[in-house]
Amino acid sequence: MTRATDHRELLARLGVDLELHDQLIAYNNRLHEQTFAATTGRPGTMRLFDEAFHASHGSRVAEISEYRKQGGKSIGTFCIYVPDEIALAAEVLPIPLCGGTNWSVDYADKMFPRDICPLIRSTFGMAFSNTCPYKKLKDAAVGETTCDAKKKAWDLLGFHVMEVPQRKKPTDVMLWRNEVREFKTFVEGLSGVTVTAERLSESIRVVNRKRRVLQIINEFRKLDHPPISGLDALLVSQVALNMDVRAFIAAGEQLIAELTERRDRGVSAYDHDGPRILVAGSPSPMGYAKVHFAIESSGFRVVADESCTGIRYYRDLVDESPFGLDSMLDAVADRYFTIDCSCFSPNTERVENILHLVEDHRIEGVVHAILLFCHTYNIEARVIDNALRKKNVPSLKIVTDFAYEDLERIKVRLDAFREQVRGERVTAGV
Ligand code: BJ8
Repeated sequence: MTRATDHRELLARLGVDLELHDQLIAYNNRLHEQTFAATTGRPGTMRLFDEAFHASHGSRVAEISEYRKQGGKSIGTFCIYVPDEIALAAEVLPIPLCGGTNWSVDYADKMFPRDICPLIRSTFGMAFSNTCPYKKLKDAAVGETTCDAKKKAWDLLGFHVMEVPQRKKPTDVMLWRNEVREFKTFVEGLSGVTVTAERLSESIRVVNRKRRVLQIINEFRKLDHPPISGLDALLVSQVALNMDVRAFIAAGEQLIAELTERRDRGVSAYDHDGPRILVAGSPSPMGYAKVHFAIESSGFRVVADESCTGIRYYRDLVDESPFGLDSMLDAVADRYFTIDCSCFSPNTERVENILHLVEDHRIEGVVHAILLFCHTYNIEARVIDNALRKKNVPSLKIVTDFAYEDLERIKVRLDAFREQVRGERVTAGV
C-alpha cells in the first residue's frame, strides 16, 4: 500500500493542485486518527481497511491510471442506483465520487448555493479545487434523478443521467428496466465492449460475492458481544465502494475469519454493554463518521447501519438464476429497484426494513443521521418515528454536516438520549 505522498508525480500529471491536496490529505488523516484509529478493541485485520482508506488518494489512483493506460474505461458515479454489474460487464470501471470531507465544501461556492447538502458540496468542492485525482481518471460521469440538488447539479454539469422513478408502480418498474438497458448501451458505447450473458453473469457473481461478504460481517453485529465496532463496520462499508472488488473480497474474507475467531473466544470490540443503536438516514462518507464517533464515545454501541454506507448497499443480491441476457438485465434492474432511498414516495418498504433491523439486531434506540439540507431523509424520519413509537423504541434526530464544531453539542444530546433509552426500557418492563 502506498499513500498519496508516494504518487506526487502522477497526481501532478492528473492536474491535482499538490499544495491544496496536501492540506486535504492532512485534514482527512487527522480525522482518521481521531476517530477510526483512536478506538480500542479493533480487529487486527482492520489494518487492511485503514490502508485502503489511505490508498484512495495513492495506490488506488495509480491502479486506475494503469488500467486506463491499458485501454480500460471508467465512469464517475454518485449513487448506489448506478448498476455496477452492467458497467463491469462492459469493462467499464465505476468510480464512486461522493466527497465526504468538510475540507472541500466551501470550494463548491464557485457554482452551487451554500444551502444544499454537504455531500454534493464536498464532492464538487474537490473537483473545483483540483484536489480530486479521479476527475481526470473518468471517461464520463453518470448522475441520477434522486434528490433535487443532485438532479439540478447533473443538468448544470452535463452528465449522463439515469432516471430513477420516484414511485414503485408497475409502470415505474418498466421505466427503470428501460433505463438500465439505456445505461448498458451507454457503457457499451464508452468501451466498445458488448455486454453478453456470459460477461454479465460473471460480474453479477463477483458483485454478489462482495455484497455477501458485507452481509456476513454485518451478521456479527447481531451478537450480544459484537466483535466489530460500529465505527469499524462503517469504515469497511466506505472502503467497499472504491476498493478493487476482488481485493475487497479477499480483505473481507480475512476479516470474517478473524471475527469468527473473536466470536468463538467471546471477544467484544467494546469494553461496555451500552445500548444497541441503529443509525439510519443519509449516507455516511468519511467526514460523517463523526456521528458514529459521537455515538460510540457516548457509551452506545452502533450495531446496525440503515444507509447507503450500510445495509442499503448490500441487503439485496441480484438473482443469479435467470438465463439469457434479457432476463439477466431484468434481474439486475429489479435488484436495484428494491433500494429504499427516501426519494421514493411513498417509501413504506423503508419503514418495514427498519422494523426488521430493529428486531434482528435487538435495537434499543435509533439515531437518524441526517445530512444538513437532506430534506427527504429529514422529513421521512417522522414516519419512521411513528412506527418506532409503536414498538417502544426511542429515537433521536441529528441533523449536521461534516464539520466537527458541533461534536460536543451532539454528545450532550446523546447523553440525554441515553437516559431516555434506559428510562423507556424500564417503563416498558413495568
Ligand atoms: S440511494 S441516499 S446514494 S440518492 S445528495 S439524497 S444526502 S440531499 S446521497 Fe443518496 Fe442514492 Fe439515495 Fe443513497 Fe440527501 Fe444529499 Fe441528496 Fe444524498
